[in-house]
Amino acid sequence: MHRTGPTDDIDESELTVTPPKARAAGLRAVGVALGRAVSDMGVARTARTLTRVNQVHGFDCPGCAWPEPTGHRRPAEFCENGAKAVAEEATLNTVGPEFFAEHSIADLADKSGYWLGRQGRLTHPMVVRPGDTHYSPISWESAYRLIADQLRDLDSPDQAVFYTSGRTANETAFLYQLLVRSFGTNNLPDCSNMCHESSGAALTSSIGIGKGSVTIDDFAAADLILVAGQNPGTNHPRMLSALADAKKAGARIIAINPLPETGLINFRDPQTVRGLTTGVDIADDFLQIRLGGDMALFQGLAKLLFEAEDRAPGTVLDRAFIDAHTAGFADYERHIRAVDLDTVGTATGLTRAQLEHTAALLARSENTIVCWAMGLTQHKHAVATIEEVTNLLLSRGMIGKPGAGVCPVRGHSNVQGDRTMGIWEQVPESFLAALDHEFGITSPRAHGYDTVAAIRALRDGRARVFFGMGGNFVSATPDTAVTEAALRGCALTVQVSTKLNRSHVVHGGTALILPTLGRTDLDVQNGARQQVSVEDSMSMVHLSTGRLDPVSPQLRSEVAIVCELARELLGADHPVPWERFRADYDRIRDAIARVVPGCADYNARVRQRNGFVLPHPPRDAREFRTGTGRANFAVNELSWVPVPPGRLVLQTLRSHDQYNTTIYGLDDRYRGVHHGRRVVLVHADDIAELGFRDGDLVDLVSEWTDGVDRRVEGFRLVGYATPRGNAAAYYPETNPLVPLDHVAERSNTPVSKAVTIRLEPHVHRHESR
Ligand SMILES: Nc1nc2c(c(=O)[nH]1)N[C@H]1C(S)=C(S)[C@@H](COP(=O)(O)OP(=O)(O)OC[C@H]3O[C@@H](n4cnc5c(=O)[nH]c(N)nc54)[C@H](O)[C@@H]3O)O[C@H]1N2
Ligand SMILES: Nc1nc2c(c(=O)[nH]1)N[C@H]1C(S)=C(S)[C@@H](COP(=O)(O)OP(=O)(O)OC[C@H]3O[C@@H](n4cnc5c(=O)[nH]c(N)nc54)[C@H](O)[C@@H]3O)O[C@H]1N2
Ligand SMILES: [Mo]
Repeated sequence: MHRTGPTDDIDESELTVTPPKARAAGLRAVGVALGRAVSDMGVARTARTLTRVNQVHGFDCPGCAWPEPTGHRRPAEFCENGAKAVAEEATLNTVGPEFFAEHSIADLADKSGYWLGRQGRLTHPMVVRPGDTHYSPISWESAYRLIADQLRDLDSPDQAVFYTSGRTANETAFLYQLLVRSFGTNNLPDCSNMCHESSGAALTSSIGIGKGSVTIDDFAAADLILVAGQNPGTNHPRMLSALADAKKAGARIIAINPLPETGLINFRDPQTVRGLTTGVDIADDFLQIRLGGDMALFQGLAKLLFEAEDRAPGTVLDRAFIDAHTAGFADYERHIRAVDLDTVGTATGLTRAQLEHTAALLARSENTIVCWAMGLTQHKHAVATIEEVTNLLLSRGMIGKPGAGVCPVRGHSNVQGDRTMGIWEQVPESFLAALDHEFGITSPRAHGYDTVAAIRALRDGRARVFFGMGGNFVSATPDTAVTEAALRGCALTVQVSTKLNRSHVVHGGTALILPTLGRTDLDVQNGARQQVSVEDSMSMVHLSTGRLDPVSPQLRSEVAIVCELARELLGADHPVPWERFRADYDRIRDAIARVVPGCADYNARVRQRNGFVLPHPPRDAREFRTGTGRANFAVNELSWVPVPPGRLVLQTLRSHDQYNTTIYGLDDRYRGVHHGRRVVLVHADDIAELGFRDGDLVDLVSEWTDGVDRRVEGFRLVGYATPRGNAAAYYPETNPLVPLDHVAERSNTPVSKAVTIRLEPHVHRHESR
């Protein structure tokens, strides 16, 4: 049995549950945001910080990847959760050598992630060596030497893994992948492997580019917007403003979700004065779908569209577009016509009337956008599901015209940019060739490990060094017990971080913490203020300028850390001008301009008022750079997620008070959960049928083909409006339940949204720790 992870310092006895909130945002949200910011960083720093979030000369909000408006920016171009993200980083609390002298690592390993994060910003490079009980300070130079020695000691560069979290800016990302490839491996897993990898895989094979095809301005031109598998009220609050604007302009909005998420259902825009007082129902229709039912939904809708076309030929399908721009339509049509709508009903839990109503809206729409996030990407059949979304849009010519297209809504603020800059374990040959040509190096060609493959390699001893450029690998990845053992088995783990997290206390034989500047911090190199650049979810690239005084003179920028390590590892005569790059980030951007497609004249264009938008051939010219030279219709055997008898299918999701593994607080205000996180949301009838009562404490035990019982303990049952047979609980507490080998076909993304579990009454056990 696996330990459930430390929670002793969170008093869950205070946990209370109230009815979910009908309304999102509004005055309350602004108040929560400001209160949190002021308590973390004081009034002056708060004012200086929050007024610069997402402004033209300010810094990019580290919260999410939703774009800034291109025209007028409101004075407060951030949201409650963006303010929390900023406060989390701009806090004046610090974690330095005294802290680490006081707390042993064993001590810290018993603290929750919430407690660790609340301690403040890391201030000094720290090390543990074999046998040490505590972290102790180390100089930057010694730290670099230690890493270089360990890396050179490996039998092969492929024994090292270099992870990236999506907060990393373009300049760092570009240099980091250059360092890793100069060293000799493509082992560059990133958080995207657990996030929108399925979107990238599906869109690349369907339309030839793994990015969304709409811009922020398309929202106002759409007449129908589907929001599937996404909780924007919590995770992309500024998207609600765009949806509200679209609605004002006449768009109809359909939410497709197992949960009636607050915000989609009713929203008050805190960014307009009027919005503070009047609410607007964002979603006109709510399709309460079963977990994993979306592929069936989109196939069923497609079938109904074919039938509508039969009734009124020439009015539903866009034959001209299909003929001119697509391949595989005949096979797709044959396959879809054979779809059984009763099966679609079973898979989705939706009625025939709901399907027909939705199909009629689609058939009438002239400009349709489909948005999605983790509810679609983290399933076994995620890639196929997203291909079905694309199929449906293609059949109506809804791509490459204003107001229409595919819109995967990215998570981390620069996760898309990191990929553009080459953070990818299977970057194309053309990128490697350009890199080699620019720098006179020879990049390795063999594909590297993605996140799941990296965990397997670390587990099996095929990899021995782990380097994390940001993120919290141990808590964000699946199968916590397996991953923790894998990291503990490393010879060396290195974490470049802003805040303390569990990946610092579950470590290899030798471990380093390298404290770094965040997005909000002033970055001065050679006496000059430096700026970095990022790419949002809609391929807009722009500058971000931190201005806050760093909490410690010891902090180094991520760029400096990469360049200094590279000098130590690769030697002074390495052909890459690492020192020039560190001293002036414009020089990095000059190199990016020559290597990365679409980035010509990068320094000049990134300085334009709103930055610049990267090329997207389907959006710009209905050009599809696939194997067929056309947009491909995909044919997929229908699959969905049945619920085994006596079991539940669990999705793991975010509360309103967290940023991934960073826990801001213990309230999920919109869902009515207060002072605690160990809850499992289950339909009231299922609670009764399984022999429990609302409020009971249960253990969640996941069942997987390997026969291992993965367990988390002491979760409160909460009756909730989720479909029968489906349950929901928070990530990362439930990551121990997600089997490492349960991954999406073709994207290898962990299946975090469909874990088969059984409930067991919680009996208090005395565990030896
Ligand atoms: N404040 C805040 N902002 C964030 C983050 C954060 O943690 N906090 N994280 C950032 C990151 S990295 C990401 S990737 C995004 C994540 O943004 P989301 O994808 O919104 O995040 P989740 O909480 O995982 O929510 C998944 C949503 O999909 C629904 N869902 C689950 N399974 C299914 C399904 O099978 N079908 C359908 N139709 N719906 C389903 C869930 O009910 C839920 O509403 O947010 C980013 N922004
Ligand atoms: N069960 C389950 N698991 C999931 C998911 C899920 O829905 N369910 N979602 C997945 C998704 S979508 C994602 S994106 C991943 C997230 O995986 P990660 O990106 O690895 O995790 P985060 O929690 O975002 O990382 C937080 C840490 O990043 C560091 N940090 C913050 N800002 C900076 C910075 O500017 N520089 C540096 N160097 N470090 C910084 C801080 O130390 C902080 O503790 O988790 C995935 N895991
Ligand atoms: Mo993500």
